[in-house]
Amino acid sequence: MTLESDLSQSLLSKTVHLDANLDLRSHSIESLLNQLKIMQLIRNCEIKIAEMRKIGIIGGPVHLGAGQEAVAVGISRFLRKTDRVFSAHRSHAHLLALGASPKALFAELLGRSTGLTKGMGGSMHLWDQPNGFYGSVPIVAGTVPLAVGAGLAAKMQIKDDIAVSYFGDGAMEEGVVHESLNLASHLAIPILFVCENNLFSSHMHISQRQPIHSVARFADANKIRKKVVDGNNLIEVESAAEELIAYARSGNGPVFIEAVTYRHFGHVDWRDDIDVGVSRSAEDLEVWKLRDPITRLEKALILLDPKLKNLIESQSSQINDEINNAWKLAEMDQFPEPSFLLESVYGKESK
Ligand SMILES: Cc1ncc(C[n+]2csc(CCOP(=O)(O)OP(=O)(O)O)c2C)c(N)n1
Ligand SMILES: [Mg+2]
Repeated sequence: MTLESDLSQSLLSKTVHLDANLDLRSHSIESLLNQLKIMQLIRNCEIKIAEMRKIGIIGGPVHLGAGQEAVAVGISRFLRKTDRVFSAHRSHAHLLALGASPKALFAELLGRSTGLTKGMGGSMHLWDQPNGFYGSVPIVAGTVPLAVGAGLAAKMQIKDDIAVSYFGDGAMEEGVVHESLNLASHLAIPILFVCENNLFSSHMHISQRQPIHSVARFADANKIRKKVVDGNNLIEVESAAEELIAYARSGNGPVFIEAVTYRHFGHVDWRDDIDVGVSRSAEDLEVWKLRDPITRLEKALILLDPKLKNLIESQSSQINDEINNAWKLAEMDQFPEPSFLLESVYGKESK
């Protein structure tokens, strides 16, 4: 049974196991270790953020994507700094996978002037254009048409850069996403739409919102080439991304990936939702944690070569040290001057 037909029938069935071994045959160990390192970095950053939010050091809400790392990491491997990536409220992985600095992200969450949006935006308004990250905005689906515009601009500039639009299954229910798919297809805009279908829109499961659990049918409706992947399988994400990104880059128009995944934390902050009475099943969460993309890749690598175990462990502890250091450095940075608040809202007063 393919994942796609699986999805519409029995995705949530406890019998659907996605934790089978990954097929690493056509990948170099070096590249896999590097991809694992990026996933570990993102995971550890988010765990740090969850801890700091829980004790109130971070003042504003954070939407954590732990469990979904393979999607951004698998896709970003085929992106360039000149591509134009847009995201939404749950965007830490999308940003970090492009090579953004964890310290600049932390500084932003701490409201410091060295943050990615100079301490003015917090977790839901991130920007790092030098690394190709054109921005995240918490208005659900708000950046999807912007990404289409950025893709159109690349086309008009006769560049083979592409735009990437990350959004969730909930965003798929906004009209503007359908307008965006239609326009992108009609004008053959070079854009990769990535729907991270984590089955939830805030606290509502997809079965309470849609007749079918998969959203890829909307790509078909707009004649957009698409793939549905197990978003917790880095190898599967990479292979879809490699093919579809090359297709979009070669002037063939938009492409669409539906990556089925699951978040470990609840909708917002460090809670897991179940602890505050939301009807997310504890059993489903357990099943999905068994499908964790990082553990799966680690296990597969160690199975391939047991000597990699030590290397993986030391890589992980080195990343942990780097993140703790980055956090300490970010905390030492200054807050913006109060006058900057008005400057960034209304622009600089002309004299
Ligand atoms: C236009 C708009 N409507 C509603 C909200 C409130 N809201 C914030 S996140 C969210 C759920 C989005 O779900 P999804 O797109 O699947 O992303 P996920 O949180 O699962 O990553 C909602 C409804 C909002 N921010 N913007
Ligand atoms: Mg969702």
